Amino acid sequence: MSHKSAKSAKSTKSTKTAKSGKTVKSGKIAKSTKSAKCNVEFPLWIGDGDCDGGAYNTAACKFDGGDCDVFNVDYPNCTNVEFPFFIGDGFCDGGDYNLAACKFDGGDCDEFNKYPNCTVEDVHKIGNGYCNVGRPIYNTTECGFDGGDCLD
Ligand SMILES: [Ca+2]
Ligand SMILES: [Ca+2]
Ligand SMILES: [Ca+2]
Repeated sequence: MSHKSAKSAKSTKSTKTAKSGKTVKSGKIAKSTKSAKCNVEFPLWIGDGDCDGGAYNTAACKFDGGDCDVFNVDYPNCTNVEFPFFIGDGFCDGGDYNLAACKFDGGDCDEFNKYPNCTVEDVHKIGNGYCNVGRPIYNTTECGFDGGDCLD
């Protein structure tokens, strides 16, 4: 009798089915059988290069599949924002992004923060190089005349 101990020939590769390569990625989710489950709304966001917050940035989801590794080192106390990749994108996002823990949106809000009495909704418009008229609240002394945009 031939003593052939068949090694574990687990032909797991047969899951490719590369005919219509449209929804091949949906099969990726079924892997998490460890203790903690990575339960997110959009699994494809994990590992897409953008650090996504909330449930994505957890140990169960391997900190967004590594997307948040740098962010978590740079901003260990910035935990309230929904989209950490907004921080440092050159666009002042205000709100929870514009906190000391988040280094004031990674410096994005430095221009806006020169005007502590300026309360506008679209904070990124202050000092964006365009005089935002039509909404007079931007062109005020409190807002430095739209961060200087309306001075010329
Ligand atoms: Ca991500
Ligand atoms: Ca930003
Ligand atoms: Ca402006």
